[in-house]
Amino acid sequence: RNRHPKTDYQYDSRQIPGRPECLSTRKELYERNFPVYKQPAEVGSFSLDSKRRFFNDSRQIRYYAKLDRRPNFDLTDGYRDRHVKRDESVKENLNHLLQWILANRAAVGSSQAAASPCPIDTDFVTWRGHLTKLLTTPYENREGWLLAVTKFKGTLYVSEVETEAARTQRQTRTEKHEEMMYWGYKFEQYMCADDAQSLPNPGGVVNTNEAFCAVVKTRLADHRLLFSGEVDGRDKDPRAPPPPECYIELKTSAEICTPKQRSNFHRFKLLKWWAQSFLLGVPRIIAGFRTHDGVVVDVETISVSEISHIIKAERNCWKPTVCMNFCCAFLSFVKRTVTEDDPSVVYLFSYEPHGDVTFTVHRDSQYSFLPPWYVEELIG
Ligand code: 0WD
Ligand code: CA
Repeated sequence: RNRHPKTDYQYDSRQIPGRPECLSTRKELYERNFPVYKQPAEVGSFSLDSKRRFFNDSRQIRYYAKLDRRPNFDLTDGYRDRHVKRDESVKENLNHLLQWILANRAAVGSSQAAASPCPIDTDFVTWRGHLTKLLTTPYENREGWLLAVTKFKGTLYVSEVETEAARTQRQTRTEKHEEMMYWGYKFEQYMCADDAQSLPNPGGVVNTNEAFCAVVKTRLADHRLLFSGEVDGRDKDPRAPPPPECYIELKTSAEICTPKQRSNFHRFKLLKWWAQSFLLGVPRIIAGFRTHDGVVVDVETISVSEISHIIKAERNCWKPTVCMNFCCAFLSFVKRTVTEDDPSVVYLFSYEPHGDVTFTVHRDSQYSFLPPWYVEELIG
């Protein structure tokens, strides 16, 4: 058998006869009762400004007000001349979330603070987007993923690594695809204002460095989770319920004109939309339906809790319980597997469509992602 060429190689789950060290992604295995998922509680939030600088406050939150249901928003407007695009080649890993944790030790720390064997009072720290990928894995037959996991002082940190395929796709996007990625951000600008008193300003610059992120704590079965997700806006009514219930998610999608298009929308798009919003406890999605050339002609509010009913009419459709049970099984698999508590060790979990989840172990490698400023602060 060929030895892995990498020097940091220690153990490869794919090389064990009978492969006991992998996790099946077959949906039939996860069709059981819905696991306990606690209503996420917001423990804080942070902002990234136009230069992607971190602020430990909500300065970038935006306000949503119901507008015209039949608008004529031109999403192509400003793509060339009023658009600042985030540099996607910069890999941020968990850094902004770790920065938030250090600035809010009181909100996340256990009672004994730095001296404790587990100073961060949770089992997992990650981005909401990474959990979304886990939820949709049993139904994903196009894109694989790589998730790096490091155990440090009892907490498991989960950070995505870009796959070879994803990097190639990012570097070879067509101009049309680049423009269509802008459309989602432009829709946000048409729908949200910078403060509760003012109206949206579609004449401004769209800067994709800017973000408002909520940090929540919750529990999936016996897994305590601390994660953060980008939030598009909040209900501008000051009497709205507290976060995350006042939050909204904005989406755009192609107009639905045929039964086939409706079925595809339910089977593929609503899966991703549901998973993303459900995780953070965001109750409403505001969907803008656009023509093929980027004009929003219809805006609909979709209640996240109703999605599971909407899709039941679809035969052979995805099931929320499969998503949640798979995610739960993956987190249990990670807990069983990632035993070495060391900030420089990475267990790299890998999924390729139609395959199982497997892992490899790497010491002091290119995959290490906990920055020294975080590690040193926690070692104290
Ligand atoms: O470095 C990475 N591999 C990633 C970093 C991957 C995913 C996210 N992030 C970071 C970014 O700092 C971003 O501010 O997380 C933040 C967003 O986190 P999330 O909420 O966990 O991500 P996700 O749920 O995948 O996406 C939420 C929104 C997207 O909205 P739509 O409606 O398109 O799903 O965040 C934006 C996008 O607007 N977004 C990103 N922003 C920055 N970097 C990224 C990204 N890689 N991916 C999506
Ligand atoms: Ca969005």
